[in-house]
Amino acid sequence: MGSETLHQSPQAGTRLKHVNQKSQPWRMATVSLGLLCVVLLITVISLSVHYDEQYYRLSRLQTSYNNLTEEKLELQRTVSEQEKKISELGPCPDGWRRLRCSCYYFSNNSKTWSASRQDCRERGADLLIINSREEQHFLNTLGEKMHYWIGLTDSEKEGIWKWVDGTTPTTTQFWREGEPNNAQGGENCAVFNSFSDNLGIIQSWNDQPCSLLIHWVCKYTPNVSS
Ligand SMILES: [Ca+2]
Ligand SMILES: [Ca+2]
Repeated sequence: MGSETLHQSPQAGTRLKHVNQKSQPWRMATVSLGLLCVVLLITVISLSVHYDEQYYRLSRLQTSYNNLTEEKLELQRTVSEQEKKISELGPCPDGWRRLRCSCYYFSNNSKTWSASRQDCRERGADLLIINSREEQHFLNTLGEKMHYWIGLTDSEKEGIWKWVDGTTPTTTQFWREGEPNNAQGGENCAVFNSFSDNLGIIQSWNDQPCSLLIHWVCKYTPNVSS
């Protein structure tokens, strides 16, 4: 066998060439098949990655949708409860305005801060306490371009502002720029200027001397059994 391989006759060489020529298409087919497998593999991997991404995105969308639905239901429940409360409250007294569960009275005359507060108490209310931006906006648009006393004072201790219920204003504060300035050392009671919203500015509070005669706003929130 060994000598046959070493000393091949010319005819044997031709046979070998034929064999090589015959096997070439097979090689090409094998290589092509291999390449095709690689391409298929890459395609399958890409598709599966893409599918995973899409699936993940879809899951997140589904979660967001579920959360939104839950929030919407919660909001509807809150609105229904508010509407129920308001219907139980009945209308505000004549001459009073309503925002949500509270009633507001804008005075027709002017008094000192203390006399204004006394007037509110006699009406079963107290001087206005402002709890939200929405409320400040409501007040600014209802007032007639005037100053109104609110239930906020630093009479007890200079610079320490307190509402008439003893609480301190937290994040909800709408002082005008540069206020409160305790001008001439004697400004201990707060007003809001109802015209500020017309200029697109909600910051409308100012400290004034408590003895000034100014209009005022009373507010009360009836208690409703929940
Ligand atoms: Ca002051
Ligand atoms: Ca001032």
